[in-house]
Amino acid sequence: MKRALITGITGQDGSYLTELLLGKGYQVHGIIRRSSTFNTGRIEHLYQDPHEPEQRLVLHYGDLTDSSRLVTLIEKIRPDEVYHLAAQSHVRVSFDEPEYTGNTTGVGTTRLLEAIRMVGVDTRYYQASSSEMFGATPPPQSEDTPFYPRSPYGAAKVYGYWMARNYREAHGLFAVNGILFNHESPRRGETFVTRKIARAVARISAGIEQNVYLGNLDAVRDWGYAPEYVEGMWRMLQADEPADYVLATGTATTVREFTQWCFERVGLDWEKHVQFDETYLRPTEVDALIGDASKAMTDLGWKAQTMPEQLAHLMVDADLAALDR
Ligand code: NAP
Ligand code: G4F
Repeated sequence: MKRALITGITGQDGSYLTELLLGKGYQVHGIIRRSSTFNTGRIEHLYQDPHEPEQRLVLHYGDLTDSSRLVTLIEKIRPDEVYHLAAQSHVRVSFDEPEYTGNTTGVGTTRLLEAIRMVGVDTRYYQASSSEMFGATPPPQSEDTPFYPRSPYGAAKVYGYWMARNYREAHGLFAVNGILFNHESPRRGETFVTRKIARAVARISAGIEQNVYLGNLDAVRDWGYAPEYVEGMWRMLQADEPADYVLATGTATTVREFTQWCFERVGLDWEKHVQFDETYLRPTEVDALIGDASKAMTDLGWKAQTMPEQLAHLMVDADLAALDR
């Protein structure tokens, strides 16, 4: 049985990846943070009692700021594959907490890579790199596009990207960077714009709220569906040679268009319910991200299936259904 270790298992991608790997027969180990309230909601349906004889989902406390714990866990689990997904992943928040973001999203990556090197375990490593690294470089963006990060988060991810490449080139680690464009789902954190809109639309249509407050409606993003992207992560680690890959739909959608699609789904006029709030603007914005994922198609046979309008509809439908529960 293959063993995988997932950092960030409680996040959107971690939860879908856990489902995928359990379905493929892996034993999955996940690192969770100690918190005063439960933070395992997204993987609750997968939870297995530790007293079960053949437990295939095992959770361990740990934190990206705690290097000795990472060494202990790598030594204990000896994973065949490591998916490093944990991060302070919110771009707007990274302007408020640049040092913490650098410590976790950036240096946290080095702590994990160094734990793997020190223990000397033979493993394959996935680095959750981001289209946010392209920042101000105009689209379309591919694996060869230069980085120009526009946020502390983007800068921390560029550092993590180069550390993963360095461990590949300097230490021979099978390390890959998945440069993923925005991917969303009903499990997306409530403060990212797609989920914020979908959730608000459901609540407005149910009469619970009247308005939603948003920032920049002109930003262009390439929004795909998260379950398809975690499958791409897995494919990257099954390749013969380690390499870096963009995953994207190749489509361009403004925040305004996404908003309109969500409101149309429930028969409402978006302009009557959306208000501007400058709190949600960023000191520097990433104007347009549109990915070219042709390398992933050629080498891995990966292609995005769900397009942004369909994604908007499925997210609104899920938030409507959640209100009925
Ligand atoms: P997410 O939902 O925000 O999940 C982040 C995960 O990291 C959570 O499990 C969180 O734990 C954990 N975490 C945060 N700080 C930690 C720390 N100090 N120690 C240990 N764990 C910590 O993110 P996601 O959308 O699933 O994205 C997964 C990864 O891909 C992230 O690295 C993100 O930056 C990157 N990425 C995402 C996208 C996207 O569009 N979703 C695109 C490109 C790259 P808690 O649950 O306790 O908070
Ligand atoms: O949903 P967002 O916060 O995602 P953003 O900044 O693109 O970052 C996400 O995708 C990255 C990949 O490119 C990941 F690496 C990162 O971890 C994260 O998952 O914002 C999308 C756009 C931005 O241009 C923002 O300015 O929506 C705009 N926006 C407008 N109003 C808003 C809002 N964003 C948020 N979060 N909240 C608003 O009210």
